[in-house]
Amino acid sequence: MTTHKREVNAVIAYGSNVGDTRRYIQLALEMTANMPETILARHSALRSTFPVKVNATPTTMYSNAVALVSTTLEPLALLAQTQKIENQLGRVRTGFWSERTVDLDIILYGDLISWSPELIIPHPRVYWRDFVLSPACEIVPNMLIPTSQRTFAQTRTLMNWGFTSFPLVSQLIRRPGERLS
Ligand code: A4P
Ligand code: MG
Repeated sequence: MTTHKREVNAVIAYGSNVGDTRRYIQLALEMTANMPETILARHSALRSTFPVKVNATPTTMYSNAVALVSTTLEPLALLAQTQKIENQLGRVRTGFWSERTVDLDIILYGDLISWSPELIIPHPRVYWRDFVLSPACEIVPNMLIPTSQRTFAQTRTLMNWGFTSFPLVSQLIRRPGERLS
């Protein structure tokens, strides 16, 4: 008997603030398209964005983008693949929010809600970050963020009005010392 793996739509966000940032994002998107068990359905345009709360100096502009993939990889297997891309593109982890050739964050994995330390889904800072919400609205405006039951478009509108739509519990999982940015 053959068992069919479940196909899930996942949203991945890309950020880079070192070197040729646009090139790093483009390469990361190409590598995403070559991931096993995964189809890159579409991706947003690349954007140049002002750094949000970055301690490293000098701080340069970021390039950011968001992609929608369809995958049969389990969440942790997808994380292993995104981390492999970060490593292959020369990311060196020198500290939280340090400069990075490329950062891949899993924003959504279907309607999964996961609070494990190695994988928090939806990404805990999705609710108030325009460098994720704006490109996400370009490709999947009506996709629901399961923790808040609001779409990317609704979340961005609320953010632009000065509200955040994250559920209370997500405030509890901020990293030590981290404040809202
Ligand atoms: N991890 C937990 N949940 C996830 C998830 N949903 N996706 C764990 C990916 N990884 C997740 O990640 C540290 C650990 O988080 C991983 O080992 C994984 O098990 P990391 O990528 O090494 O850490 P990081 O990049 O320093 O943190 P993070 O959370 O990716 O940072 P952010 O929130 O992405 O902030 N300003 C602009 N304009 N554009 C940016 O892209 N990015 C940041 C970094 C700050 N300011 C920015 C931008
Ligand atoms: Mg990351």
